[in-house]
Amino acid sequence: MNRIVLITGATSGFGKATAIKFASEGFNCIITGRREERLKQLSEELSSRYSVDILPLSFDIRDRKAVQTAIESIPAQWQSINILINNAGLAAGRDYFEEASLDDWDNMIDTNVKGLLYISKLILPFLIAGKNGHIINIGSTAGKEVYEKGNVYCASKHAVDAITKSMRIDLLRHGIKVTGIHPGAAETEFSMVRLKGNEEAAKKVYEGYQALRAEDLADIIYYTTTLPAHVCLNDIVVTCTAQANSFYLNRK
Ligand code: NDP
Ligand code: 8X3
Repeated sequence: MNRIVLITGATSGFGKATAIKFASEGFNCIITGRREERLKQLSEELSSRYSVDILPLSFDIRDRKAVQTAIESIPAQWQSINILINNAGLAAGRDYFEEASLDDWDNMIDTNVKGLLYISKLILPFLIAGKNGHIINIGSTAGKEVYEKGNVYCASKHAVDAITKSMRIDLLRHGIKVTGIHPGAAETEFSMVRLKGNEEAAKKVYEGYQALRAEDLADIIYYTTTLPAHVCLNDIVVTCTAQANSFYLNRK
């Protein structure tokens, strides 16, 4: 029987590339996001290209009731989930603390922190029952260092880092692996979302250097799941070669 992975935020960027990677390796994939049409298209593409089963679940991860309804709708044959990849997330705005919008702050905390908690709590019984579960939380270098105008995005990713560490401790008795992956700058739709659709400004973020690609993350995420049962990669910080950390970027 094929193994099962659930990937949140699979309509673009890391999540989409990760779904493609796992499907290409023979996993059945549960893919989530709000954009239903994109989920449908990806499902059709993956199931026909790789002969795997795909279950698309469209919901807003900030909406606790919607998350619960979606997870409760997972058919019995899909419940033996082996891997949960908590990837859905965003930065909204890049503003000085006193100028930032409360709506943006709510959005980031509700998505990056509360959404991750809602889905983890609901999927855990399946992972515990399977006895070999693995949770991968996508943090950020912003969860390791705080930078100017990063305020609540950085705080939300520091929270992801703390939640990851606490999961690893509390889930130890269930034999569940917990891996935190913290990428630096990667060229996805991330900056378009953060900068509210300002294409020119979003492009500038990646000018003058080769940023990480979504496929790089997909390969790293997949690698963490291929290790022997007794080995767990706990914490990975990954940047492109041109980036040292949140502060040093070698632009040409
Ligand atoms: P993208 O914008 O390309 O993808 C974000 C994904 O998250 C989309 O599939 C989106 O789906 C989903 N998502 C966002 N909000 C919600 C919501 N309310 N409900 C359900 N799904 C949601 O960005 P990335 O792939 O770059 O980002 C993925 C993760 O990686 C995020 O957690 C981000 O913080 C993190 N990250 C990104 C970095 C980068 O430089 N790109 C670096 C470090 C970390 P939809 O809109 O369809 O709902
Ligand atoms: C995304 C990377 O540097 O924009 O998490 O915070 S950064």
